[in-house]
Amino acid sequence: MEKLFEQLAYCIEFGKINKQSPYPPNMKDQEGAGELTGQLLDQGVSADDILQKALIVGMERVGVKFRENKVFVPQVLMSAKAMDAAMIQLKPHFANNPGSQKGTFIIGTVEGDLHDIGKNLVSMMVEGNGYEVIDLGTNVKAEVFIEAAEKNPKAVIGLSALLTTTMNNMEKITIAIKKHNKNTTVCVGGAPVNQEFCERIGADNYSPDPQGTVEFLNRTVA
Ligand code: B1M
Repeated sequence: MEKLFEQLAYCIEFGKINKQSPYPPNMKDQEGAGELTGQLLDQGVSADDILQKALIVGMERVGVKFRENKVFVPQVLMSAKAMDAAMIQLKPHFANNPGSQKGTFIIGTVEGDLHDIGKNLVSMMVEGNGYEVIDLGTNVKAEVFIEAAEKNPKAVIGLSALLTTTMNNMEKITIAIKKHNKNTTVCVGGAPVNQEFCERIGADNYSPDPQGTVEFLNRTVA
């Protein structure tokens, strides 16, 4: 099992989507993230283990190399595509019974920020825990969050940011949402965000991971 986890982490690190994918050239005709995720699921491994022990491990390695200028945007994009091929298979395993929804969660990556892998994970896990999720995508402006909140007055809003620069937009968006309706609950998260920042911008909850957001929703909404 450990060998399969490592192979999958390697596929994420080097952006090997599936067997058909010609990239990277030295892995031509080898199985990719799609096939290996399927094999792990077939062997009864939990979606959470696949996520923690392979997918996030691979993505962290890419992150380190990206920071050190050892890989560049195109390679990282291939890793993101490989991650998508795996996550699409995990989604049904996080999914819950529709019709028994505990509440509504609106999520988006803030204006200026195109990172969506973490946001998609939060979305998937919140949905899997019994909430309706309205995913506004990436690069989302304050007006779009406010419009969605107007249509879903009881919804909690989740903001994700991965860049230190777009954290400023997270602040701007939180202030705009609260100015529009001070009772709207705003949750924040993403690699550069922390509890202190959350408190400073007037958001209601910070969580370093999807599970923390689920637990907050269960405490306050369900
Ligand atoms: Co970007 N990027 N990137 N990138 N990228 C980072 C974030 C960076 C840390 C890399 C580095 O230098 N080491 C760095 C930011 C530095 C900084 O701001 N201090 C960086 C940079 C600089 C950039 C560009 C500016 C590069 C450039 O163009 N020169 C550019 C910006 C584009 C833009 O957004 N405008 C850019 C572009 C890209 C790609 C498009 C190539 C690609 C994104 C593809 C995609 O998302 N579809 C990409 C990627 C993949 C990364 C890294 C390598 C991985 C991010 C990721 O998906 N992690 C990243 C380095 C790193 O993080 N190690 C990096 C895995 C994911 C599961 O984790 O998103 O943190 P994360 O989500 C976690 C938690 O944070 C939490 O739950 C998730 C699961 O645990 N969470 C929440 C997230 N949102 C939450 C919300 C919540 C609660 C929890 O409540 C609402």
